[in-house]
Amino acid sequence: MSNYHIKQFEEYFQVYRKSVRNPEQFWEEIAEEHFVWRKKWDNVLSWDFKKPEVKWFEGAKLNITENCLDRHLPTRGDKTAILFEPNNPNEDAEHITYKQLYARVCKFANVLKEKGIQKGDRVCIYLPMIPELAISILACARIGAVHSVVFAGFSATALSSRINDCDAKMVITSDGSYRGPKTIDLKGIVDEALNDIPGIQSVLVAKRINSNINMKAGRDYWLDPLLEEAYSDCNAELMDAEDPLFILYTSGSTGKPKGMVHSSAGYMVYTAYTFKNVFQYRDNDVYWCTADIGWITGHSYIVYGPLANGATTVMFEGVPSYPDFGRFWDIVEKHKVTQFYTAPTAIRALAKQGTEHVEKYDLSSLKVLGTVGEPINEEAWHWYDENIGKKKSPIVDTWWQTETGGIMITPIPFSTPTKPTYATLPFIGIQPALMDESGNEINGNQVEGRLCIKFPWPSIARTIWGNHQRYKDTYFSAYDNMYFTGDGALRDEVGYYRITGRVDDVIIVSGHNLGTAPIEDAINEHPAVAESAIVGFPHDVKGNALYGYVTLKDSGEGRNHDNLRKEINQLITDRIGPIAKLDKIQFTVGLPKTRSGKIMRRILRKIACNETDQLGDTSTLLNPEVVDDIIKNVV
Ligand code: 7RM
Repeated sequence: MSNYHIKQFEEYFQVYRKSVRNPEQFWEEIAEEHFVWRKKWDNVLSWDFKKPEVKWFEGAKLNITENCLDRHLPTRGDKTAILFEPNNPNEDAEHITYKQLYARVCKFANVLKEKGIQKGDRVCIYLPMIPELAISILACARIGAVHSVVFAGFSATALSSRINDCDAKMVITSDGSYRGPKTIDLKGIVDEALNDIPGIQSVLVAKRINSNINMKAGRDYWLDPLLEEAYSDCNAELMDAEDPLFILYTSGSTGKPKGMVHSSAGYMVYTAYTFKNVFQYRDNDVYWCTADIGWITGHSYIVYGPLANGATTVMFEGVPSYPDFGRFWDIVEKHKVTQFYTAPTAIRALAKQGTEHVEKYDLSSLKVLGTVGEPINEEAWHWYDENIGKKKSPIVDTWWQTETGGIMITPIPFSTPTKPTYATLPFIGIQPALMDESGNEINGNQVEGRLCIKFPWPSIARTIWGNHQRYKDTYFSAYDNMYFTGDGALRDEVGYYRITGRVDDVIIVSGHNLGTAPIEDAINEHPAVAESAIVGFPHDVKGNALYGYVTLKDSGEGRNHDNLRKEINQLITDRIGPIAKLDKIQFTVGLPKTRSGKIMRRILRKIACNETDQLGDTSTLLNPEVVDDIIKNVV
């Protein structure tokens, strides 16, 4: 028997050792016993990080949708696959069973084919969090088209550059979307994006808000009538293990976004296996990841990972603040959610509102809590643990990236003892290394360095679409024979990892390497502080000095800023040492964030360094308006 479901800490170590001693044998067993293949592989793994090139399960033939749909029909056809919770809490939730999902995916796949989409073609999906988003993804996979989902909060410019980069033939969108009390004119954004892309052959439009939109004859088609006509069976295209499954864009620190390309077989095996273990999913559980499917978290842990395990996965259309800040907990109670996976930024936003919104709801169904996307600060961790998990649900702080496809460093709940702010241990098969600046691996414990991965895992992105050289330069050139993550990390006395932030966030003050996360942690401990971000700016003596941007709870009304500054620096001195004290502290209305909730320290750094002419494009930010405010009030 392979070790598909790990239930104990001892077992974790055993399986981990097995997976690194003989990775090929290990992954072969997992692949063999838990997935359906039309043809088995000829070779489990071939790799060369110098080229770089990685291939898993070469020669195998499969279709991921047969693993996510067809194979579940006999055993759980009437089980809910997707539980759709609409933006408006008064609108009924929709339970889509595996049988229904199968039929809807097949119909959609037939529509794609009818509109001329073939295996290998790229299809851009620009949809809100409605069932059609998951269905269109699976429909592409069904016929071997490469989906490229663009988060529906992105602008027309961001959308058109992605459509252009991957040379998509078709766009799938909706008339509009709901976002809390607002509606958004999605189709209008698509029209604007397509102004300079005549190459797009068709635009399929799902009806969501019933708005009056412009339909361009010969290009734009309403989905519903097409779906009605389509057959509800569609043969799954036979895919090679290494055929691309999707492209997903991720922004780099410089230059245009990188279209990360993920494979079919390796991606499937790794996301399914991590899903099962990291969330300890059991048959009657209701799993909810609050991410948008426009991010890798949604691809891997709303769609593919859960469905490959025959799970029930919740898809939430709305926002945490609508109709009020109790919405998440309302949904947990209503659907008896057992696993809840969200981002630190959401936890901080909810914690800021106090506990009254939490206390109204029965959260006793929860078994496992997860976080992803950013380092979780100590305060937020404890708030989550105490108020949501009632100290009974383990928190899995999962570190991974768009590029890694699946979770890489994480506790296994009920097995790995958790430790606040630590992602803890590498997942099965993952071989991390900490590197110093001269390219040497740092061995032993209680050390800090740059996080690399020494050996390929099945879901590593295979290339950057159209730019293999950039893939090599970005990930495989910093260190010899290693995948470089771009993150800094420390390893504690027992070997647990703590991610300290992007390496470009590491600030060297008087020769001391300081990660942003621990300092922000100390600041956030202050009872008046909601959130903070620190960056470096040039200093005559120290080389760099620290600049802190601090958002206060309740906008800090009636607070004396000078006293607050002293108290914050005292906290830092107590927790880290005087070396980490801030030279400047600015109180801000908010912090600039990406749409997926990551603080954009790059922008804050430019402001602190007085380089506001070099801010670059801020239009894709969640809250571009705070940038002007911060510039105005610089200290
Ligand atoms: C899944 C995702 C990747 C970057 C990554 C880190 C940061 C993600 C954690 C984290 C600390 C975590 N993909 N990051 N998870 N930092 N602890 N648990 O977020 O491509 O959008 O971002 O996010 O810096 O390199 S991503």
